[in-house]
Amino acid sequence: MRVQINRTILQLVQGDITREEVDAIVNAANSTLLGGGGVDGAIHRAAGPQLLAETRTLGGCATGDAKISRGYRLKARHVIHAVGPVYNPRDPDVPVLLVSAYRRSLEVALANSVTSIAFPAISTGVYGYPVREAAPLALGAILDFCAQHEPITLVRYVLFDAPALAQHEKALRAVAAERRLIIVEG
Ligand code: AR6
Repeated sequence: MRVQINRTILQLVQGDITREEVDAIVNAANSTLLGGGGVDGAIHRAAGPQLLAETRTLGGCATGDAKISRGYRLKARHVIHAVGPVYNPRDPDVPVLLVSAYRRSLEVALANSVTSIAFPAISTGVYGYPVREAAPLALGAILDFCAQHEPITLVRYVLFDAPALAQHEKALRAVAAERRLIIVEG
């Protein structure tokens, strides 16, 4: 499923983000930037040990922010390490920080001449954010950024499993309808 906003195509796909052939893949990192489990572990394994050697020099990253490194053995030239919030339904900052992690990733991408980028569903694994709540925030943040900034032409949003893809397809129908954008199925 995909939607076009100005010159940008936002596409939902199922797969393994480490295999994406885009300028940059986004990592769902933690604030140490020293690796971990989930998609972070998979990206470090696929990129090789030089990635950790570089992220050690980046000085960590605040929640809601993002930093860039090279991609080493990945097909992607860059990794953008974004730090999402740990889910807490009683903390009003949590959704703000999730939106910020997406927006900052796209700002860092623009600043580094990235025109194609792939995102995982940040915070929806180890950090416990329910997909039903995170998906409209994530997709809305991407669409709102791309409505105002044209240089990024392709955003691939990569879901690891079929249930997560189905939940994001439902969310994309809703956020696209709110913005009067047309969905293309398939
Ligand atoms: N490709 C695409 N998506 C994936 C992949 C993959 N190869 N592997 C997992 N996912 P998580 P978080 C999905 O836990 O919740 C790490 O330890 C997964 O199904 O990777 O932001 C970090 O170091 C889920 O939907 O990230 C942090 O400490 C989504 O990616 C912490 O986990 C995100 O799950 C960050 O937790």
